[in-house]
Amino acid sequence: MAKRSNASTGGTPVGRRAMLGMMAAGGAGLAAAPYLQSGWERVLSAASQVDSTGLSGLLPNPGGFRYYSVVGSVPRKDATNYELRIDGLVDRPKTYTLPDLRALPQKRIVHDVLCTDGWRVDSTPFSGVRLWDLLEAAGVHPEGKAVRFTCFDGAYTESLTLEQAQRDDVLVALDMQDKPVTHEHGGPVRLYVAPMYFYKSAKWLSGVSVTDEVVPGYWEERGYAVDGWLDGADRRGAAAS
Ligand SMILES: Nc1nc2c(c(=O)[nH]1)N[C@H]1C(S)=C(S)[C@@H](COP(=O)(O)O)O[C@H]1N2
Ligand SMILES: [Mo]
Repeated sequence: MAKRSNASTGGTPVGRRAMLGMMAAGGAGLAAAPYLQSGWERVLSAASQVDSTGLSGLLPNPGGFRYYSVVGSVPRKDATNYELRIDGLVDRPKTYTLPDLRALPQKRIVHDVLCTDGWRVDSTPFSGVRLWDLLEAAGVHPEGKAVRFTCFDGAYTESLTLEQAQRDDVLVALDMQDKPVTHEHGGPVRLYVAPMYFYKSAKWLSGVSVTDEVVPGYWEERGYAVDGWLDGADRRGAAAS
């Protein structure tokens, strides 16, 4: 878990005692309202508000997922104020609202989700717009070789090569488990890179910028492989749809 301890960007630093107190309160909340996903998300979100270390990622979640954020608090965005900016080495930079994204053709993928911390959630449906549909519409310049993702948490970043970004199993996801992506899971819009470890799937996605080379992401600057392929993934450029 050492890697999580360097998560210190943003948020108000709070002592470990406060965080453990919060986690204990979360346990009490669980006893009072067991097995409600929304209840759990409130607990996990509350714990993360005082957990600038990222250790709230250690809390289990009955849904199989664990809540991760590298910052203590993330603004909430919805259909009234969410925007996704496509820019960088493209002919036609564009800003999409949530209704804009909902109006585009949607693709649904069911795939296993794996975190490098060892947990997994099998056969999870994600749906949304294919990343490549957005990049193609923007017109990628010939010198564009990679894509950099930024997030409205103000800290997390990720990357893909342009070839990876062309795959049919890379989504700008609006739905997770056939429901709108919740705030805790990075909603209203997160990236979903099905053939790679879940750290590639940036939550709270706000920017997609075409670059001339891969810019290592948040965890990659802290020791993670830029290459996030799952074991057994088909690494060919464009996966069959
Ligand atoms: N913005 C942002 N995206 C992120 C992360 C994060 O801390 N911040 N953590 C990554 C990691 S390591 C994992 S395993 C998944 C966790 O997604 P979840 O919180 O929906 O389970 O989000 C990935 N995307
Ligand atoms: Mo992860």
